[in-house]
Amino acid sequence: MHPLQQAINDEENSTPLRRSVCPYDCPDACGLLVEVEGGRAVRVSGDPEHPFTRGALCPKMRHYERTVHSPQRLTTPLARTGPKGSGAFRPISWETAVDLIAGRWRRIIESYGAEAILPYSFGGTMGLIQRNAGHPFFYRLGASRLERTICAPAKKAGWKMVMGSTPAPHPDAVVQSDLVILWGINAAATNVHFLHGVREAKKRGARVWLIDTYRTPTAATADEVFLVRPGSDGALALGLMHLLERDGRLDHPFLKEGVQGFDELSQKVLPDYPPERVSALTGLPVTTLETMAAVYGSARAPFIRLGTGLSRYGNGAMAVRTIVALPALVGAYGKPGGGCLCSTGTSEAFAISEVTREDFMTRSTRLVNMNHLGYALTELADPPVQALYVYHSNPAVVAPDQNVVLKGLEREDLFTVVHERFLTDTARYADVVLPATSSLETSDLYTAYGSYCIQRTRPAIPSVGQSRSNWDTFALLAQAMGFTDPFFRQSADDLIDRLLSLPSPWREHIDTAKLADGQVVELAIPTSESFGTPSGRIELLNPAESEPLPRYIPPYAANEDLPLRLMTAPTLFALNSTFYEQSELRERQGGMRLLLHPEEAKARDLVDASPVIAFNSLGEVTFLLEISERVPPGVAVAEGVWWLEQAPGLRTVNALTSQRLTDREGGSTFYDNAVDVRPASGDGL
Ligand SMILES: Nc1nc2c(c(=O)[nH]1)N[C@H]1C(S)=C(S)[C@@H](COP(=O)(O)OP(=O)(O)OC[C@H]3O[C@@H](n4cnc5c(=O)[nH]c(N)nc54)[C@H](O)[C@@H]3O)O[C@H]1N2
Ligand SMILES: Nc1nc2c(c(=O)[nH]1)N[C@H]1C(S)=C(S)[C@@H](COP(=O)(O)OP(=O)(O)OC[C@H]3O[C@@H](n4cnc5c(=O)[nH]c(N)nc54)[C@H](O)[C@@H]3O)O[C@H]1N2
Ligand code: SF4
Ligand SMILES: [Mo]
Repeated sequence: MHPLQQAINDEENSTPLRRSVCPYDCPDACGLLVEVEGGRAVRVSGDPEHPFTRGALCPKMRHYERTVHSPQRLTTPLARTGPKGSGAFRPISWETAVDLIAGRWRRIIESYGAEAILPYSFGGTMGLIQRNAGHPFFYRLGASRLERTICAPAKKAGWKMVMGSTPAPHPDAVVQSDLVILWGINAAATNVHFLHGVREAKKRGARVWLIDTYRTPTAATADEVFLVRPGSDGALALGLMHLLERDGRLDHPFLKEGVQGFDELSQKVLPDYPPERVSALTGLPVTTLETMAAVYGSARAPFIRLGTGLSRYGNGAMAVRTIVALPALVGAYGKPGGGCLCSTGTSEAFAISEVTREDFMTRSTRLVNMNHLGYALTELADPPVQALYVYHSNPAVVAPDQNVVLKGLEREDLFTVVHERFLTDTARYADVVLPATSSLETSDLYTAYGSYCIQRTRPAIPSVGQSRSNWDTFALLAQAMGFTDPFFRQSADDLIDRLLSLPSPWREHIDTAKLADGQVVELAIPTSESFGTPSGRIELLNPAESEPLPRYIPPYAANEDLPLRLMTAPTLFALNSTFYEQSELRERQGGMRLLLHPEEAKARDLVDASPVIAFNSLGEVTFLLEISERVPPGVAVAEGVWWLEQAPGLRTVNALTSQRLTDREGGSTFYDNAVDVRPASGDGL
């Protein structure tokens, strides 16, 4: 028996190890080992038996116990005693909190109907049960429905338009590649464990490219870094296709057998993307484009790992669609180690509808796009939003158009409930705050979107204070609202058992005993002779689309007259607005900074490390300036989503991002914004 297994099994052990999973919105879903002493998590490390994450944790999670047992954890429900946003609250009991909520909701339903209530949730926890715990409740209530589109719907749509339901390649396949392209992904921050495989491929002789808008920390892993103009990747992919065809580097047998519509693409689209035009659009020299096409076209098995950033543009779905089409031209989808990995969709592994219970909805209720929260709280009528229930999300800082979101949250007539682990910026605007458990205190079932691993967890420690999980909180609210369906009386474990009892081809061969024991197991990707599209081929031409062929669409910000394009990028030391509770991690970020090229700083008389104000028509945000050669001229980079109380000014980065949506699926457009910058001196700072 492995010594770890021994330790976990050893009940006499004074510091038992418990298995768990990192609950955060990260593709890796690391396996955790938690050391527990006297009911407290004292240390957290990576599970060496996890086949994808292999015992390594990113810097954010090395002290998860500091989050779990943070002195700032909310431990009782709270009722507001001061103005919204001030953070003045008094502790109340759960009973009082639930009475307050149910009473107010009943009155709102009487006057305006249940659609005046809007749930808002996203990615604080990724477990299938806790993440989706509110769905059955709000369907049953008849509340407005939230379209959960803040993250990657345009990316999903882009993949689907070309590949249908074809599963993504296994991440370990990258080891067999001879050309790895990290395309719009800061993997050092957001997909660290994928880099194991990339390094292994490198050892075996592969070249690694990074295609981004600035030199991120991932540049250290790359042999070549290509910096493109923000939002121009679709043009780059079409330009590469043009050159592959011009230079005779196409895989004709593969195109004939496995691909639909290459002739149409070749005749109607590719002639419009000669290297000179693509160079003007992307900022890459013609010679660079030619070399890229030559290397890509002669690689044995080129592998693209595609990030999400480049899908958060007005042209995001089309850009992804175009990039996903590229490997088809060289037959890379038919080669082990080749192709494109967007994300590992595992939605068919579990019957998630058994958790979400859309069938509880008695009539189709209003849909509200979560990227339009500002609009929904300030302008939406028939009925106006009178109550907001936020759980495992922090829209006051993560949602676009912060000024409008905060204006909405300030409304005295809006009844806001926030279920949280911390008094976040959003919680500060609540009328009632409910304390949430951390992942170590609950049961759940995890899938991953960067690997095919799944894992079941059980509580490693008791709930901190009076905190309750999402699932248990909705059970209380269901009771208070008089929902009698036995569904709401199940425990999270009952529901997990139910999910596991329903068969899926993805789980046919897994070791169920291991899974039950909390160990990680891998799903088997069902194999198929053809691609998961209606035609069974890769659809360069997709006749079901209003635009059957790809093309380049300019992003919104290309038409704006402010000179800098704002990158709202991830940082190594936080995950969206999570981890800002840990001061050591904040310090490692070195403050809320804006990165600018020396020329841009000089042109504006900006001094390194001094406060500067980035502005556009939506708002103004104060940052500390970092002058850096890592950023090309014309680009400004703001990493991280800081809490308002930690900002050098009154607002954080999303006061500069708009509520505009992607070309498909209503996605967010965080990266598609223009700003200018001026010194903060003279502004009374
Ligand atoms: N450390 C850390 N890890 C995270 C997160 C985090 O905030 N911090 N967030 C988590 C979440 S919710 C998600 S969705 C994932 C996201 O993971 P990623 O896909 O890595 O991150 P994105 O924010 O989508 O953007 C990645 C990169 O896209 C680049 N980019 C922006 N515009 C363009 C463009 O036009 N072209 C190209 N080629 N590149 C562009 C950005 O500069 C950035 O480096 O990561 C998850 N993991
Ligand atoms: N500028 C900018 N804005 C962005 C991004 C960016 O890169 N830049 N990224 C965007 C992306 S990709 C995403 S996905 C969104 C993410 O936005 P969110 O989903 O709002 O993610 P977080 O900021 O991590 O906030 C999650 C909150 O959930 C709480 N929480 C954790 N576990 C639980 C639980 O079990 N129960 C409850 N009730 N609460 C819990 C945490 O304390 C935390 O405050 O942000 C988006 N916004
Ligand atoms: S944030 Fe990602 S890399 Fe870090 S521990 Fe969690 S799953 Fe692993
Ligand atoms: Mo995300």
